[in-house]
Amino acid sequence: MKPMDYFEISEEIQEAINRKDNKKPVVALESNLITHGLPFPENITTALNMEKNIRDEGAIPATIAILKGKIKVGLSNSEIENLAHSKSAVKASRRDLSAIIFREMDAGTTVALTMWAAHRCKILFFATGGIGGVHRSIEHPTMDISADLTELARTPVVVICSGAKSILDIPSTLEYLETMGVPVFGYQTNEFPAFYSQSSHLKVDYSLRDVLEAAQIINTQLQLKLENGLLIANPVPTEFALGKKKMDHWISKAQEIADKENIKGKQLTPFLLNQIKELSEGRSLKANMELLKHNATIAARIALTYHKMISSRQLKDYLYSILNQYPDLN
Ligand code: PSU
Ligand code: MN
Repeated sequence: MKPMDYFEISEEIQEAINRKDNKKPVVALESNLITHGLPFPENITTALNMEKNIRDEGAIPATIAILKGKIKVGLSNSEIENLAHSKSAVKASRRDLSAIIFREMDAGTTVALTMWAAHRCKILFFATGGIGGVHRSIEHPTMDISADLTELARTPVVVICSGAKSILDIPSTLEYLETMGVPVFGYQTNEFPAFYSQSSHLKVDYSLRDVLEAAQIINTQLQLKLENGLLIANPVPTEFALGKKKMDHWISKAQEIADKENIKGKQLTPFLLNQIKELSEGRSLKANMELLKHNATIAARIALTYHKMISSRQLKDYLYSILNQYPDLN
């Protein structure tokens, strides 16, 4: 089998990627937020709303998941619904891929694995809520550093998110990204957002004025053939933002419970998210849903601006040259 034999790309997405006029950019979406990030039924409505927002801007959404051991790029509405109902779907990051494929399982893909899959399909843009990061630890360092960060260091995909939740150690997360050479941009802000809150009170490297400046910097990065990803942090819309103090309180509580119950590894992020939802009596959920939709819109706008700026041949040149390490893909 060749690498791409493990993929099933929808016709619409394949057609958009192959277009000579470069008019239909594709925006990838992760599915771990459907299986493990949001409760039912909000996971369905949010996934569908994100797709709709991308279409409304004139781009094509590509929700990525693993279904019966196939890497599906572009899910139908009923596939999204089935995944949202599924009790057996697991959380899949890069290291889970081969086992899940071999065992023909269903899985929601994390930021790391979605980036990997998107890049293999020559998709450059990806919208999500929050990235994983360095987890907090009360006593000794746990070495729990999300594979999302290392993927950003080695896969050239532009990730549009609302920063990272303060369930994480945000200063250490930013330090780690710096070490790994990942540029972190604030979209019309100088501060790195903290997911439910507009700011973590930590500065970003650069603030992007608008979609045009974002597209130009992305273009420069690709022309340089840098192989890492870019992170664009777009704060939750003001009207849905929650106060940082209140959030920090709920987050510390959730972390305490996790420590007490000895929750570790890949269970930790979903566990904390669920605890926070309960502690905040669902108030965090609205902010979560709204920032996801907004990120989808901004990602589509940046993608369209970028695609207008460069020809399809140029785009292929950049992406294919990075993919040259995998001759089977070309
Ligand atoms: N952060 C959130 N919500 C999420 C996640 C992270 O605010 O749903 C999910 C994403 O799919 C991310 C994953 O890629 O958790 C990171 O998990 P881990 O920390 O186990 O790498
Ligand atoms: Mn982890």
